[in-house]
Order: sequence, then structure tokens, then C-alpha cells
Amino acid sequence: MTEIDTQDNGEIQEGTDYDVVVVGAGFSGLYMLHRLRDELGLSVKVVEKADDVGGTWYWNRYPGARCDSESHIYCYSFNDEILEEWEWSERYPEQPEVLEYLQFVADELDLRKDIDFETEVTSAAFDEEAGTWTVSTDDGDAVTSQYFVTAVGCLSEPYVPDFEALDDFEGEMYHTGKWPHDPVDFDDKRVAVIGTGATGIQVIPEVAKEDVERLTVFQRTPNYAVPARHRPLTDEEWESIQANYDEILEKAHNSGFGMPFETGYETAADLTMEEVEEALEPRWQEGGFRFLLAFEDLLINEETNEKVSEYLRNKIRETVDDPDLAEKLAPEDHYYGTKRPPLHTDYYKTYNEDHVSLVDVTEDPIERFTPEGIQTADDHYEFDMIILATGFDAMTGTLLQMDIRGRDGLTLDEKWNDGPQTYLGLALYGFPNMFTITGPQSPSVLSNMPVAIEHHVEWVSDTIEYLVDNDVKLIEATRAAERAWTTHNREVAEQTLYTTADSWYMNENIPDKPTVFTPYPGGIDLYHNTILEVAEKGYEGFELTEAVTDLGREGDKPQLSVMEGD
Ligand code: FAD
Ligand code: N01
Repeated sequence: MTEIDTQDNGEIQEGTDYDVVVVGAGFSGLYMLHRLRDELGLSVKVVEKADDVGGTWYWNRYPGARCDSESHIYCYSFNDEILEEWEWSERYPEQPEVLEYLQFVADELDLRKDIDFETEVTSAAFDEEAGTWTVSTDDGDAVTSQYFVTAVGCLSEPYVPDFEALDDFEGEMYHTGKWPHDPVDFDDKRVAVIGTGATGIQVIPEVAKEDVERLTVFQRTPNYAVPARHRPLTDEEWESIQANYDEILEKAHNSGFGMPFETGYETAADLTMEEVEEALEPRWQEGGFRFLLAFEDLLINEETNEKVSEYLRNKIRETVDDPDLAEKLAPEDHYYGTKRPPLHTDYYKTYNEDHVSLVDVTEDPIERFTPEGIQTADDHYEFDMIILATGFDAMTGTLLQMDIRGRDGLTLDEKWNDGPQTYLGLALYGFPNMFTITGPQSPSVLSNMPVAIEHHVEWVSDTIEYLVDNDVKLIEATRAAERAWTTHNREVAEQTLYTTADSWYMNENIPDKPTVFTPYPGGIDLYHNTILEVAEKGYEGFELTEAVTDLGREGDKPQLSVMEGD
């Protein structure tokens, strides 16, 4: 932002540059801008550090980057014209297609003019006296606003482990979450991939297909991956989707995971392994996330999960020729689904290729990087290129990067010292007029995310509309409500198997982060009803305080409607 581009549409609070500042121009930020600007008529500035829209799909351009959600549900549902005009070409869209979709939406809704690209928010501070936010950016500029909305994503801060002498490596090194925009040349190169999460599982088969001299995968923990069964969408399929789109999307929005798929059986606990195989095989053949929904109690019943996990291990054993390697690739340390379950195309088969090998770093740990490659306890490996598929400082990392300060100068870092504490994953005690789209302790990453995003964006814009209409100046979660939600989140998580795994859901991928389950595991349908109910009850659990200004609207005297105090 070289210059403050103050809009004048009659809605600005006197004394602030914008009614709302939104950070991020991915799925969340784009829709947030549209709702606030085009439906409420507020002045909005979106700040985005990339040079274009897209978020995840702008940054993650690695070979094989593709959505695991099926295309027809990985999209916005709020605009019929967009739904009719956009046609997905494949069952799971590739990164360029999702990026193109978001660029199309930005153009259709004329969103770019209110986005400051190539600008990073470096701090956001609440001014208690004025009741406003000051948002500072890396170009030295600062703007003020009545509301501050973070739409920064759950998986947008790439994580590079603190490998010894990382910078000594003299070859090419890329993190998948910050992949170069120019084509990467793999020809005749000796390539390493570190990491076998959802990203590693996508990038490894694609790099193996390139003309590389050899590919060495460094695996710490194996993962259970189910075949995606990716294919182009036929005209008939697309016509059928179009004909039933309202129903499909409604079903997705009213489901536990944001997907319109039927669950199969209640449990596998009382089934023999043969019966389990019979139940799972059609879903295995169909591919995709329908597999995850075969048994309703998969994530709460160890017996069911163990049978499904064993089924998956057997599939790995059937595919990988070398039995020792197959055992290394077959997870034994966690239950299926307790880490984000990836889909794959040819992942396990890739290990049958002569030029592909695996280093199990639990047996042979990485000691340090060297100018030529990687030194493990047992060997020195020379590489021309190292690909870090080592994930993200997920859920809280990007928020904490931003130096957000609430009342009394309280930093988010201090507040979340023992793990995130929020009310509904949307708001924080001590941080008035701030909303977190898909914040920690909301379902977010445990769902098909566009659904979770739409629920949040709509809730936030409805809330701001309510506040404006009722001349409320400040909204803040109460301490009691926040404590209760944080406890509830923990208690629900403890009833599941999620807490048994060392996952990024549990903050376990980043050293020194507190071990705590970060998303809300109660299901997107239940959660959505909860947030709607909170609003219907006059924002139960929030404190609404009297307006000093009125966002430029004519109206009655401000109402003081103090809710639950503490
Ligand atoms: P993001 O897309 O992450 O956008 C956040 C934006 O905020 C980014 O553009 C970032 O540059 C910007 N930003 C952050 N900090 C700042 C700052 N300080 N200043 C300025 N700008 C900032 N979800 C699914 O449901 N299904 C899938 O199949 C799926 N596949 C995925 C594949 C990959 C490789 C990854 C990484 C994630 C995937 N996800 C998937 C999750 C995906 O992140 C969400 O679906 C969705 O794209 C999130 O949108 P968002 O706008 O909330 O966040
Ligand atoms: O990251 P991850 P990701 N030494 O954290 C390993 C979404 N996504 O980018 O498992 C050695 O899952 C680490 O090992 P371990 C999706 O939500 C979606 O793959 O911690 N290895 C792990 O193997 C996903 O869950 C899609 O033992 C180290 C890997 O690096 C999320 O993004 C596609 C290490 C990191 O896996 C993140 O996925 C891609 C170390 N020091 C991503 N540190 C689709 O939907 C880490 N690792 C298609």
C-alpha cells in the first residue's frame, strides 16, 4: 500500500480508513470481501502478500499438486451464475485449475480493485480508546479499521525443519508450499524428497515420472493413502451434477465433513475381517473420501479403526514388490484418519521403480545437510535437488506471525502460550472486533474447506451487519465463553482417536508447540448450528458494547446490550 485508498461509499466510520481490513485473498478473503463490500456496502481493504489471488492454490505449485476434494464440491455455493458458468474438467482439479477458478471468481465479482497485493501484514493492534484496529504492512504503511478479519488460511506458513547446516547445501532446494513459478528442470538430476504427508504423496510419483537420475524419499512416518481414482469428468457426469447441484451442495453443507457422501455401516467392531473387506472394497474401487465414511465410528472406535487400518496395510503389502519396503511404508504407529488422510495416484507403485528408494529416518536419522547432499547416521547421499515436503506451521502459525495485539497490548503469542483459546474458533477474548475465518477450534481442516469457509464468512458478515444495524461499537467474546469453548473442544477431541496421533492437528509437527488438538472435531453440521444459535440468541457468549460511532449510518441511539459478563 503506497497510499491509503480511502473509499467513500458513506459507510466508513469517522476517523478510520476502512470499515473492515481483511488479511488474505484465498477462498476465505475473496468471499469475505464480496459479502462485506457488495452485500453490506461497507468499505473493505484486503491485504495479500502474494501478487495474485488464490492462497493455497497460488503458493502450492509443486508437480502433482491437486485437490483431494472432488471439484464439484470444492467451490463456492453462494452464487448461481458462478456455479452455472464454471465447468470443472476433472474429478479432482489440479492446482492450475483451482487457481484459474479463483481468478475467475475475482474477475466476475470485480474483487481485485480492493486488494493490495504484494503487501504483508506485519502487525495489527487494537486501539482501546478509539475502538479501532491499526493494521501495519511491510511497506511501512498503516491503515485503521473498525473490524479486523483474518482470512490467512490454516496451512499457509510453510515449515522448514531446523536441519543442521541446511544452508550449506549447494544444489537446488524447494519447499513445496513455496514452489517456484518458473518451470523446474528435473532432467538427469539426483533428487531427494523429505516428507510423506499429503504433499509428499502427491509430489513423489510425479517427480519419479520425470527424467530424474534417481529419487530418494526420506520418510519419518508412513501414511495410509487411499486411491483417488482420478479421471476427467464426462459431459454426462457434469450434466448430472448441474441438474442436481442445489441438492448436492445442500447435502454437503449439512454433513459432518462438508461432503455429500453417504456413510456406510455403523461399525466394523462386530464384523470379521472378510466382512470388513467386503464393505470396504467398493469404496476402495470408487476411490476418494467416500472410503473414509465407510464406518461411522472410524474415528472413535479402536476396533473398527484397527480393521480398516489393517485393510489399508494389506493393500500396501499387495502393491509394493519388496516385502521389507512394504512394511516400512505400512503405518503401525497411528490409526487411519487420525492424521489427515491423503489420496494418492500411483504412490505405492512408484516404489517398485528401480530409480526410486526410501530412507527410513527413524532407523537412519538425518544428521545434517552438506554442500553435496544429506548426511544420515549411516550414509552420505549426494543430490542435485532437495524438495522439502515438510508441511506447515498449521492452524496458528500464520496468525502468530502477524504480531496481533488486543486490549492492553496483549499479544496473541502470549494469549496462546498454552495453545489456542477461542470462542467458536471465530473470536477471542481480549481482541474486540476481530474475527478469524477458519480459526483454530473451528472445523476448518476436518472438512471440505469451502463449506467451512462459507459458513464462517456468512456468519461474520451477518454479525457485522447486526452490529451496524444495532449501532453496536464493539463485540468481544467473554472470557467465560472462551474458556467453555476451549474446554468443549478438548473434551470432544478426547472422545476421538485423533488425540492418539502425533499429527499437525495436535501441533506435534513443530517442536516446542504445545500439544493440543487444534481444529474442532464435532462435525461441521453440528458446529454450524451452534454458531447460528449463538447469533439467534443475541450473540450469546459475546459482550456487545455501546457505539461511539455508527459506521456512517443514520440510526437510533446506540443500544447497550451487554451479554454474558465475567
Ligand atoms: P489460504 O488459501 O491459505 O489463503 C490465505 C492467504 O492469506 C494466502 O494467500 C496468504 O498469502 C495470505 N496471508 C497470510 N498471511 C498474510 C499476511 N501476514 N499478510 C498478507 N497476506 C497474508 N482443503 C480441502 O478442503 N480440500 C482439498 O483437497 C485441499 N487440498 C489442499 C492442498 C494443499 C497442497 C494445501 C496446502 C491445502 C489444501 N486444502 C484443501 C486446504 C486449503 O488450504 C483450503 O481448502 C483453502 O484453500 C483455504 O483457503 P483460505 O482462503 O482460508 O486460506
Ligand atoms: O505436510 P505434513 P503436507 N525430518 O505435515 C515430515 C493439506 N494438503 O504438506 O509425519 C523428517 O502432513 C513429516 O513426518 P512426520 C492437508 O491438509 C492437502 O504433506 O511428522 N521428516 C511428514 O511426513 C495436509 O495434511 C492436499 O513424522 C519430517 C511430512 O514431513 C496438509 O496440507 C495435498 C521432518 C510433512 O507432512 C499438510 O500436508 C497436500 C523432519 N525433521 C497438502 N519434519 C490435498 O488435499 C517433517 N517431516 C491433495
